[in-house]
Amino acid sequence: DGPTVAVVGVTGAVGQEFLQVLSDRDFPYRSIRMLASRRSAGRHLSFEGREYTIEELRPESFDGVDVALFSAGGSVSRELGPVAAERGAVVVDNSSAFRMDPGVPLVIPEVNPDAMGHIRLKGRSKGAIIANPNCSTIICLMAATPLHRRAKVVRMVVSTYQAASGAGAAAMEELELQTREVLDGKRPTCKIFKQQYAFNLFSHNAPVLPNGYNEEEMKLVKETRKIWNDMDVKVTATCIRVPVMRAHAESVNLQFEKPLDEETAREILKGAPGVVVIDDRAANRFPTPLEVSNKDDVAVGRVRQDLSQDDNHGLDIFVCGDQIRKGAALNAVQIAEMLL
Ligand code: 11C
Repeated sequence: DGPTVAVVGVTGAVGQEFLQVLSDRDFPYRSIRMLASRRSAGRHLSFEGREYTIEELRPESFDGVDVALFSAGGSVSRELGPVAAERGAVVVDNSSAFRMDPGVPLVIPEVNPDAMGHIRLKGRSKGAIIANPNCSTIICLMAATPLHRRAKVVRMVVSTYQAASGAGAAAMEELELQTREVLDGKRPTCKIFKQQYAFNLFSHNAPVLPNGYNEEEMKLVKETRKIWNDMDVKVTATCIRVPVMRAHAESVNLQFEKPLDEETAREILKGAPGVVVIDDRAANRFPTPLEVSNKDDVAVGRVRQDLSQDDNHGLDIFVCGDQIRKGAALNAVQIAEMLL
């Protein structure tokens, strides 16, 4: 008999992807509760041949729930995540609300499965919260970790090219609408972002902090340290929003403690779970956001020695991953699978 699952924020881009991934992976649920804000409550939704009515999210929604997949924003998670856990559910939270809480595991199953500790569904006496990392962190670390295990990363410089999906379904709609408007010679509608998005790019929309970094950049810094359990690793990042629909790309420069040559790095990446290597120099064929869209695996290419570092102590790589899937819903469902 499988677990009762609650999908919180089921009408959102990630909420919808939770359902897709649960179905694709034959997740063995007993029943599913479709939960959303009052605005969406009462709407109907069909999933795997059954009709569901979306229920308004309340504390009682979690009674009898084993696994609650949350993706309804940080404030909903902060308010109802602990409530769900108190009522016995294991919460897998996609927001940033609890990621840096020392008592909350921050997990990428291929990278740090041990961080889950002994949290399991069977025989549990109380609930728990497990955090899903930020999508940019997941996609970066899927590629960087296998190399880190071999040669120990001492410094990482990340530049991101982030898709619309990271800002939700409304941002994806805005990109499509603006593209049509610009092609039609009309003034683009700017609701989600304050500036033209189609045929443009700009610094990530997360709030800019007093140190000059934005919150998205600092997530890469702090989450990497927590996931690698290495408070000394030096990380710096520049995060950019680009007019791409649903997959993030990242340029990652790595500095290692031990030498690591590019051929060995490529072989390590080829053997890494959840990673595919697309690195054809002759054909100038490397990962693209379109190629990884709707795919589970993160693609890595442009694997090359960093010329500016001595004795094979540096590498440059280029990584692409589906933001909604491995960056959010798939990672959360993989965590849920580990609970079984
Ligand atoms: C983006 N990563 O692509 C962001 C959105 O901490 O989960 C998700 C923010 C987060 O815009």
